[in-house]
Amino acid sequence: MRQALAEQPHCISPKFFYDAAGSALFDRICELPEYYPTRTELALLDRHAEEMATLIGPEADLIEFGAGSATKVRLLLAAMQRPRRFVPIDISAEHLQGAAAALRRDHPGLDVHPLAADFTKPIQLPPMADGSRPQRVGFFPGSSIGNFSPDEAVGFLRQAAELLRGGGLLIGTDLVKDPALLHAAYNDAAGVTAAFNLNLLTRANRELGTDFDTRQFAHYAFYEPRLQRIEMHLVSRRTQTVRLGSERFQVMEGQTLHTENSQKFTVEGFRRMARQAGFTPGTVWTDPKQHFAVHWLAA
Ligand code: AVI
Repeated sequence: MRQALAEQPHCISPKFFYDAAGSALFDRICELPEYYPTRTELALLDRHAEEMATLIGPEADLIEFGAGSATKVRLLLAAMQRPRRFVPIDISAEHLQGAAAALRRDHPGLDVHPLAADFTKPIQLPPMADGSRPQRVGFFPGSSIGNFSPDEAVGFLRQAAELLRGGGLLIGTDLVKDPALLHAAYNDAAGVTAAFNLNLLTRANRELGTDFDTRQFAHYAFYEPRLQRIEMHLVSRRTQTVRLGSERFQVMEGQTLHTENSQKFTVEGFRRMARQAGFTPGTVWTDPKQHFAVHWLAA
């Protein structure tokens, strides 16, 4: 946060959205009528689970990146014959333990091995209990890859291709579409996305001791067609000073804190990126309106 306040333009990583309140707000976003990605991806997983399970293989070691509450993977697990192990990886250990306990309850034979880690860093998977090395398949739903910069996205894919060599990655990507639909998805009528964005300041006040006045910042999200991405910002409603420890930073009226990019992809553009990272792109499933895509990438 210090860097975000001290440097211009003011930018902060979207990973700081996800404290307990932010994660709960994100769960509410997923239910919003305007936010089509979650329900569209769920429908794709539901409709094509058998075909996906065939590609995953009958006894795979399934690894979910940024698992959160691990709800979407249930559709895959239900279609798989004998998943050997499920490794949900998430930065929030608390979120993970709850999700793992619920999965163990619902899949008594499944070895659930949660890993509290930052999956953008190199991952060391724990060995299988019996020393075997089953096919590894990654699952990265939600178009969370869109919250990385293009360089970070290729870096993540490269690392995943190494980790999953011999298996594959099932990954969701939000598609380039009518800007009005995109705009609505990040500017919902109920104001939940605005609350999610502003929660970043509330979190900083609680955890870092800043004194942001959240009423003096406005949620601002727009589609940038040239870069094919949504940008989220917090705009300062007036010139104000923000305290961080013993330092004070001036934020001018109209200046923004850039909190998130959400990249949208074309099917071909994403396949190109995957190839560049060492995958062989395979089947792509899209909905009839072409809002969202799930890709199978062979590693
Ligand atoms: C998690 N991620 C894919 C969401 C997105 O759409 O980029 C985060 C989000 N930000 C605002 N609404 C949802």
